Amino acid sequence: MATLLERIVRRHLVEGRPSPGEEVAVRVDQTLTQDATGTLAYLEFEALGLPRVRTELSVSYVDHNTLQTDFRSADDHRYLLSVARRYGIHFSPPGTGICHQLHLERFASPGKTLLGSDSHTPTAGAVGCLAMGAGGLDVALAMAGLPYSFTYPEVLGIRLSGELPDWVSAKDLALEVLRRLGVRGGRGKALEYFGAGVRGLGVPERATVANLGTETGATTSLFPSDGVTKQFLRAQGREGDWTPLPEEGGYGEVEEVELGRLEPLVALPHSPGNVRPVREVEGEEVQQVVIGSCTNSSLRDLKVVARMLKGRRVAEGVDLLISPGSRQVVEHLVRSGEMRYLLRAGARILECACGPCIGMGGAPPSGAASLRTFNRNFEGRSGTPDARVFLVSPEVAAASALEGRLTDPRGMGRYPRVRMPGRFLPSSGFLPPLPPGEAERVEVVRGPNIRPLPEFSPLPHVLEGRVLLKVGDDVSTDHILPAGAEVLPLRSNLPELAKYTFSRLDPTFYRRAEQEGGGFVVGGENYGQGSSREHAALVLRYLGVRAVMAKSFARIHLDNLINFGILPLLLNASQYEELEKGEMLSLDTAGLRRVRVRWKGGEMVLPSPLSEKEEEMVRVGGKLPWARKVLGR
Ligand code: MIC
Ligand code: SF4
Repeated sequence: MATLLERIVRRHLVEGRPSPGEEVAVRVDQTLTQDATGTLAYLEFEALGLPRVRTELSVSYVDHNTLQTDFRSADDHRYLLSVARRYGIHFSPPGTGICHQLHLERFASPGKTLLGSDSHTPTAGAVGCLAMGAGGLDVALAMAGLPYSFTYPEVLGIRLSGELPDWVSAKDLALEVLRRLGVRGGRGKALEYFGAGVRGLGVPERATVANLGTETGATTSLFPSDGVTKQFLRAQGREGDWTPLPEEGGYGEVEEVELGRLEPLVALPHSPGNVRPVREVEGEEVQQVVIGSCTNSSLRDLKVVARMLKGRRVAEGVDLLISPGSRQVVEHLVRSGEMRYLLRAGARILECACGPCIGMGGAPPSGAASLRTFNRNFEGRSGTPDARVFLVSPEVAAASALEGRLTDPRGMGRYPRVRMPGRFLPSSGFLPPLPPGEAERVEVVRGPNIRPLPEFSPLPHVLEGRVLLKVGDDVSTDHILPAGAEVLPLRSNLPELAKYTFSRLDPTFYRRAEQEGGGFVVGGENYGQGSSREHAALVLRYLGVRAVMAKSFARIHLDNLINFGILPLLLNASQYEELEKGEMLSLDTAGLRRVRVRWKGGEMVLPSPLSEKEEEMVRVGGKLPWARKVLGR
């Protein structure tokens, strides 16, 4: 009896033992990148000097940074296109759709391993693919054919029984899991869904659930591959990609969810873990409703919304925005006539992209309540500092858009049951990789906004500096380095990007870090939750920060710190209390597992969560210099 995770890991195992807490290295079959993390990932891949990717399949999506307010993002896209042509990578141009939705439609397959430079890569777990999010550098190394190392998680089995009631959908199940686990409860775990209730969930529904698992801090989420999976892949014209991957058990712990007892839920501002039943908070006036993102932009979701809006109009004063997940979704909505219901109801149809989810347009008015079918509602992420963002299902979103206030959809009459196509229209827009001979002749195009990677010098023997900033628990990478329309175009321009470091928490941070020539950051629990953006580590390194001390770290961000040669150190509660902003510290880096820190209060010894290999990486200045050695370049 083995979990899905164990079976897939064993088939890809390069090093280690699949036992909770142990480091394992697996072969990576597929990689994905998106543009906001991709430019850096490909600069890193290029720095390895290989002629072509060494994976079965690598895809470069452009979906985040599509506003193109000036040349910068357009230059990024051109760079990404040329890199894809040059190195044997599939390319999905802007407007094709959101990476996770597209990957599911076109490439995700049961039993495969997928590494993506985006934290919601586990969405592909909907079809039994072991998919994990990672920093761009880890994805670059996977493209170079190196195995991916991670801490083998505990498997939490989530047994689903019964069926979802009318007006309650997969988002509510996902929010229920978040309600139980919170934004830290999934750390060190993989979430595996099993039981009779799984059969009633289609692949798009499973994708919503797997997608939101990221917000619990889980390493990945997995569904078995069954008849429903087969039917979905067949409808996508990919029956050949199907293999069975049935549940067998073998879980460390089990959570029980009776689907029939679920009700519409909402995550209140400003955390995805702040979940309550809609009926308890019903009535709040809303100024904006946004439907889309990699969580809820599938054909299934938009069909339900279209049926709910048919023949009606959104309430006065409500701005309804919809970003469909892919061109395929749009084509079906057009063909079925459902697109008209959306338009006639007053919806603004946006491009098939991340859009408002990453603050690329669609910022709500001042102080507004904005209902979104997304996965993150961190303060300020919407682009409006004082907006309050609520995370809901498409059903709650549509009902609330019609009523003008947060509404439990169960009072909306008959539930629109939708039928999915037996055969999907092919997803259009992709460019397949060029054959090697042709690819080698392609020239990589770099605009003035694509700046070279910095040098990564080894760790000095003594680190001296001040505590530049002390932050509380659950600080996200959106706090460390915001995204949005102003900052995202700078993702491949480190000197400019660095100016926004911690800008939302302390606008003086950049200036102080620059004046001091570096220093340290002190964090609470779950430091670095959320996005996989390695830039949130890289900007600190660029500013001379070589150590971050926190009570605990989020998985991907911890890897990103290590990848860029920043020493992560663990603090206990009293040490956290003692270390104040402005404190001068001296760190002796003779040993990196236990580091001696001298300060005015005396001396303390701080442990680091580094493995032997990671210790070596931090010492030589990061994973890039380390990997060049490994690859003999
Ligand atoms: C996000 O949802 O925060 C992002 C933007 O997709 C990030 C990646 C990024 O910062 O580019 C993620 O989730 O990893
Ligand atoms: Fe894009 Fe939002 Fe999904 Fe991130 S969470 S990949 S920004 S849609």
